[in-house]
Amino acid sequence: MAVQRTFSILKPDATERNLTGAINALIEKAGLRIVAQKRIRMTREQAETFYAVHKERPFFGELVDFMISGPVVVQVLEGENAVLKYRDVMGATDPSKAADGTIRKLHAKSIGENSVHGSDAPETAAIEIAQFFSGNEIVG
Ligand code: DAT
Ligand code: MG
Repeated sequence: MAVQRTFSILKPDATERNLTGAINALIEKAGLRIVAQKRIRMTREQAETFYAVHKERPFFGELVDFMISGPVVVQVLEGENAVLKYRDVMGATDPSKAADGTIRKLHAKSIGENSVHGSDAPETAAIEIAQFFSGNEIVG
């Protein structure tokens, strides 16, 4: 498996509780390298575009409102098998189903306010990275 990149967001429930460092420690301990990172406030349009795949789901409005409710930290993570590795580090979407030691088990508040986003495939990772970072902001 080659070195891959994946896209990560530390969501508003995580920044609000000052968990950026705690979550980054779990990311780095798993062998993933943070090769780009910035703290931003998403616009409603950015959040709607980012989660467009979920626009027909009943929770879409709530999800967008949550993502713009406070600052987020957007990141590019790099490493062997980074996409699946980060999904493992994150844990299941619903924190009550997440494995011990995962970010969501340790920190998520609920299925909606679940602390982190990670891309689900290399193809979506590339699209998501390009939505938030230009090439010269990523330093591998
Ligand atoms: P993941 O973030 O694990 O990739 P997803 O892509 O299925 O999960 O959903 C995107 C986000 O939408 C998820 O992180 C939180 C929210 N969400 C998903 N299912 C939900 C539900 N049943 N109720 C409320 N929010 C939900
Ligand atoms: Mg997803």
